[in-house]
Amino acid sequence: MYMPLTNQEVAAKLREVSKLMQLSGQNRFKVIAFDKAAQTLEGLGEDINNYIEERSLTDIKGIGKSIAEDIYALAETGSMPVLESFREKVPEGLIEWLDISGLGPKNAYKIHKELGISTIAELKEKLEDGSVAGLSGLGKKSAEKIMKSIEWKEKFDERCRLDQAKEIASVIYESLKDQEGVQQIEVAGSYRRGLETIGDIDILIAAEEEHISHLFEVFTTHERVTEILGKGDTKSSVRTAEGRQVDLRIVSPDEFPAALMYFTGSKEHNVVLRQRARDRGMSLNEYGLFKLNNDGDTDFDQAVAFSSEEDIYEKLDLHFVPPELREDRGEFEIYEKQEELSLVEADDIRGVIHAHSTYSDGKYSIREMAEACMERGYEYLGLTDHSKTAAYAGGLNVDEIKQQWEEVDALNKEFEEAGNNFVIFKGIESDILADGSLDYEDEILAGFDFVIASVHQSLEMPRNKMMERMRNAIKNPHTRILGHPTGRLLLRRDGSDLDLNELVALAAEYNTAIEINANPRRLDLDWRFGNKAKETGLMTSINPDAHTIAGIDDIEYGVRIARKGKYEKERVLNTMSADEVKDFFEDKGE
Ligand code: DGT
Ligand code: CA
Ligand code: CA
Ligand code: ZN
Repeated sequence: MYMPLTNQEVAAKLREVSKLMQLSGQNRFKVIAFDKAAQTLEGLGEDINNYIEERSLTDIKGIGKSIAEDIYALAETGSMPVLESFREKVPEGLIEWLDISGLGPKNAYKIHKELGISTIAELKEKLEDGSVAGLSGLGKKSAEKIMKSIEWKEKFDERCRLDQAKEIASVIYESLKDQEGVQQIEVAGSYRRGLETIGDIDILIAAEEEHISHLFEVFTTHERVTEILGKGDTKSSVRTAEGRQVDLRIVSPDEFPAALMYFTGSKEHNVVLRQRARDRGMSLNEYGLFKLNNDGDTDFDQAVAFSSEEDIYEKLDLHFVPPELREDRGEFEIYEKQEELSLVEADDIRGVIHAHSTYSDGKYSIREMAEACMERGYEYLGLTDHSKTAAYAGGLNVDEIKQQWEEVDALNKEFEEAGNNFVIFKGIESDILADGSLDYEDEILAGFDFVIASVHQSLEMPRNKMMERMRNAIKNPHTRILGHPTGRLLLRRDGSDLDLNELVALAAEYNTAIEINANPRRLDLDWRFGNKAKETGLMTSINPDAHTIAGIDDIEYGVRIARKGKYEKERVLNTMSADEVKDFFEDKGE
């Protein structure tokens, strides 16, 4: 009677409702309720269909009665009345307007209504002929700002990858950190939280007032800066040559911890922090922590002292929450009780698993890759060239495999004799064929130390077929790691349609790891499935999928994402010694 839904698809519908509501002038609280519900579902560790069948959606924190009804209606009829009615009210093109900075939903609605237009092209026309500037409450300045913003939007993507953000953030950070007067400096925002894509880069400095104008001068005249978007007393924004916005805020040293906390976000995390402050008779904002007066308002004369973020958390009865976890996805429950999770750190990584050599599409020989790993202090290399079906990537036939094994045996012998504490594991990145089987006969597969199973072709099969395929791959006794499970390419291509909660649980049951592919274009498995992974005890492996020597160092991005996914060191395969990894490879637990 109910149609099966996915958590992500319901979340997307709720998000659409919240956007459409904003564009039709609905009250803020309703908008927030839908947004919050969408966010809850995205992070939900259980299949939403179970809740629908038991009509128990309201048991989920963040889903109220009326939104629950909307979801039941969707499951019963395939459409959500509230969404349909807003879709009728709001023209499709208008949704894109929400992405224009400098044009809020209220003004968007006003322009649409009064000028009868709904596409960006029409908006540009009306900006050019002065109609928008003529509307009450808008004016020439706003119109120019909106126009500029549209031009940028057209020229550059809204977001960039973590590695691209790092490249920009680090040069600007370096140019500022040793300037006179800089007492503390930190890159905050989504970058500090290690999100896989970054909107703008937020830099925060603690300095006394006399240094502020000099610091802004250094910032806005940086060689990477192509445009100054705004320059005020405490904040300045610029655009870099890559089209990326960078905000610099300068605060007084005593405000720094509160400002850092605020501008690290996420917005959702901040909302909960502020509520916790209120519940304790205080008010938390970007300037600090203050007592509430008798009317329940912030009393700026009664500051509560603190000297670090950790201090502020403590005042809110919380242990320090690592920035990566500040997403309001269960971190409050954890850090209320627990001082810390033993989250994996970059230094914990002892070996490199998932790397390609010139045997398939890698750029370096096995020896070169192994030596690069040794130079970096790693203790093993899990070599995984492509399998035969991946012909476009030089996948290995059986003869080539045997040749590679000989070469690896010889290198391992050499390393041992030289007293290097280093071993190469013979692996393969086997294609998962359309029916879920792996790419070689069992006899060959059994000859490897381990198999990573990955999909490289037909990523767009229907969900049920794709799931069957993945289930088979996980259950295959040779599969020890599932590679880049969705195949997504960030900001370029969505991954396969999968119920990842189910796959996480299944992989955990079959004692098979799901990798966090550390290539910053992938970062797949997504950290949002970390709660399910933690609950089921899933093992991961932080794999660079290196095709070059430099690619090995992508591990750092994987570590950020693993931390975000709440993976403790113990659940990360390549934090183990070579012997322990060997045991894991050999024991599927059947
Ligand atoms: P992004 O830039 O889209 O990748 O994401 P964020 O998280 O860096 O967001 P951004 O740059 O708009 O703001 C930086 C932080 O400042 C954000 O994580 C939390 C805080 N913040 C900004 N605006 C608000 C707000 O309206 N309410 C609250 N509670 N916090 C805010
Ligand atoms: Ca930001
Ligand atoms: Ca910002
Ligand atoms: Zn692959």
